[in-house]
Amino acid sequence: TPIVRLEDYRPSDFLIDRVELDVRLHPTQTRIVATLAIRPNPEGRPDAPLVLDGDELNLNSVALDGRVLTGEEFEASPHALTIAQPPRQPFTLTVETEVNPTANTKLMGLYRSSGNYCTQCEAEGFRRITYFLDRPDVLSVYTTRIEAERDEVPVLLGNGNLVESGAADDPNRHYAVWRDPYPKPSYLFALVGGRLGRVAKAFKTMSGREVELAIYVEPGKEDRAGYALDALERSMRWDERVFGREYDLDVFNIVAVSDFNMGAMENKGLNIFNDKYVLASPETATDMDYAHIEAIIAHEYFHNWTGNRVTCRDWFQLCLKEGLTVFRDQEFSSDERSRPVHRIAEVKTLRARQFLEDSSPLAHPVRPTQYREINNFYTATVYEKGAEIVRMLKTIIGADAFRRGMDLYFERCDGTAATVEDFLNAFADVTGRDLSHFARWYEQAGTPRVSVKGHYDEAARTYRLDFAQSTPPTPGQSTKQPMAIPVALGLVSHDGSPLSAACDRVDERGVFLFDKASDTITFAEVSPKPVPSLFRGFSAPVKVSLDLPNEELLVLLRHDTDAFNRWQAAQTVAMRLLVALSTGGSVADAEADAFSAALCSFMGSDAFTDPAFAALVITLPSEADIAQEIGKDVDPDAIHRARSAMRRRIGAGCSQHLRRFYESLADSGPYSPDAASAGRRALRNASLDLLAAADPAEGEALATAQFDSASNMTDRLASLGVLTTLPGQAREDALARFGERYRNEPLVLDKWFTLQAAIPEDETLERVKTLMQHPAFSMANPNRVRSLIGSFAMLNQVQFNRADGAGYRFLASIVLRADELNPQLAARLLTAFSTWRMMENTRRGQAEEALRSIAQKPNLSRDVGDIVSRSLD
Ligand code: HT7
Ligand code: ZN
Repeated sequence: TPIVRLEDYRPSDFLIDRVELDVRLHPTQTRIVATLAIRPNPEGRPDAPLVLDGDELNLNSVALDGRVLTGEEFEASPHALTIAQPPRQPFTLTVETEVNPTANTKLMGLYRSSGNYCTQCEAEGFRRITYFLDRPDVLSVYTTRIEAERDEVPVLLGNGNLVESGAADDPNRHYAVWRDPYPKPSYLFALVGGRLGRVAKAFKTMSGREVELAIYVEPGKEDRAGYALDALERSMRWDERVFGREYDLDVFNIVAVSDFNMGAMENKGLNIFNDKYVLASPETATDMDYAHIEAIIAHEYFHNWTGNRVTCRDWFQLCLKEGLTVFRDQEFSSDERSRPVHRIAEVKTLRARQFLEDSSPLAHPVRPTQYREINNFYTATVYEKGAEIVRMLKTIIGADAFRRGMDLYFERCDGTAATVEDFLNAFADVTGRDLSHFARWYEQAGTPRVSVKGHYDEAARTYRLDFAQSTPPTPGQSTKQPMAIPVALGLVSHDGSPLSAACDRVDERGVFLFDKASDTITFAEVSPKPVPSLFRGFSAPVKVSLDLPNEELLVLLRHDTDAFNRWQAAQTVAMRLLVALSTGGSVADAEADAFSAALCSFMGSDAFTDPAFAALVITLPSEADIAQEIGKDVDPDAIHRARSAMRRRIGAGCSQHLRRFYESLADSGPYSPDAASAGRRALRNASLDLLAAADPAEGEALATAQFDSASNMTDRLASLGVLTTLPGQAREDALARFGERYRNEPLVLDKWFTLQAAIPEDETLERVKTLMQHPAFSMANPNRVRSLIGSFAMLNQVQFNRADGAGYRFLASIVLRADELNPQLAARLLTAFSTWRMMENTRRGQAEEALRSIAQKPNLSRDVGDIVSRSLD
């Protein structure tokens, strides 16, 4: 398959100013008439042919300026429509295609979900509806007429504002015409037709415009859309207040569908969501579900400015909209919830997903330079590291300059398809700074390692920090340059008393910009010897090694003013112990006891002031985190044993505090998803987990009682999660009751699938295979596949990585099956193999064999072919 390269970018030879679509919905024969106002692009080649993209299309007819073209005047295949000699002045092309939405299992283009019609066009789905210049730098104004049977499809939605609707010529049919006045690329096109319930709310923008906000869901589930609607309203207010950005249409519609490849899609004025990120009730959704709904509703809404009003010139610029929009949704959630707690959660996912990707064969720059399949670049690197780059920029230039730069970016780029350079230039221009070194973050893949050594000179009362950085090689990039790394830092005294220190290399915001291979900074007037607190708030996406003894790290847990680093200190000590235990190193009892004692003292001091934070502090790094830290010759069984032993030790050593939390933090009053209530539940359930580790009998009794009496899904699922760690009849009974109770709730059954797939026992693979026969399971539904099979591969370290290779072979067989229905989904599942090279020898051999069995299969999709070949490279 051809490789697309950034360096080969050239402007389109033609532009399409206006698109009129006439869509007659039909389950198997939907007919689309597209009328395109085309003109040569002054920046294109003067004699170029017109080549429109298609994908699995059936062409009925083509007309140019109203005249039907004969077979000699064009060339058509399912994947292209070519006119060799098009007019050299503006002309109208009318193209009629026919598609089968019911047969569309790829969930790209026009498809059906639970009988409703919907579309997904990003990145290259529009070409599965009609022939088009399907690239993000071709911006057009769209008018969409949708017609369907009135009974079968009572609701008809499109982009923009509704301009007309009524009865069609056939009295059983009706139509609606939607017009979106804002020029947009084809990937933002959407339409929906179906039988849907609706909740709505009026919104007045900051300049006084009236907007109707509406969410459409499966009829009968309207009462589960209230939280999403509220989150939408809060997002809109926040974007006005924080970025000065106002909504620009008369309506904002969101539709929830149950078959969807990703989380949601920001189509102009008509967002389409995976229903998992819309529907919530206390009985069916956990605190985490509520938080995700809030974040994703905000994310898609924020795209209206970062992505839609300012879009991307080409797909290499994907981080321009995604990294920036993730940054914006993270800031929103931080403002709505607890900033430090949210920051820790962000960093946990960044490390678990992006650092992992960056150290795998799939590592790539935030702005890749080439791709075979763009769908495979909607990655943690583009999204999450992309967001970290924006955050570092703000850290370096300061909040005021950042806001001025954003304003300038919107002013200059509104209505255009922009690049990363356009973005950075706005900030360079408002600050007068040269950001060319900083721009390396977009180009260079891999996670930089920063090692720091501290030296205290008691006589001179100086404290010196020696920094060194390096970035390991990644595919296609064998040598690396130093990065511009903002280090937010401070010094902490051993007893927590304030400490004065002066250093002219540290700016007024406490940031040192470390941009060479090595550098040294010295603080004057420091006494007594301090403990350095580095990368406060995780000021850069790097791996830090610091030669501090555990006792000094535990000073940070007690006294640092930076909450992130308090948490980080506990994690670092835990990780040191867990790595030593997992790799056959010796851990003195005294060392492990000192850590447990530090946690107890933390629990005894201020855990109640912020329970959500405390829950994070007492939760050990995951098995996958430990594997990543070890990095080579990984033995997942040893890691599992080490982590279980440590949980037992903490559970036993701190049982009094844990019982106190468990007893005193029980919910009183009705469920509320707010962050404070969620934090109390999180600490209580983390306590239960540790108590159960130390005393399985007590744990089983407490968890069973909680399971029976829970008044919300958070507590019910947490207790079931604890029970899954305790083999026995109580667990099986609880699982059976849960499955029965929620047999008609697919999104809840997903949680049930996930818990069972993650059980770290040899029988789990058989259990997963049996669950694939469950009436609610379907290979055609991405949520079901991800929750059962994706969870087995991504969450169950010991069973996916079984030494006998059965976990790998199972995933390989599923990937091949999924590839026939939905290549995007199959390719996602396949990325679970990205850790294969860091396994010990036997497992590495088994994984390689499974990967090769996929690679040698004929007719792989481009999606799977790309991932498998990069994984083996
Ligand atoms: N911009 C969207 C990314 C996307 C997508 C969504 C649904 C299905 C297929 C998709 N391909 C790409 C989602 C977002 O980041 O907001
Ligand atoms: Zn996005």
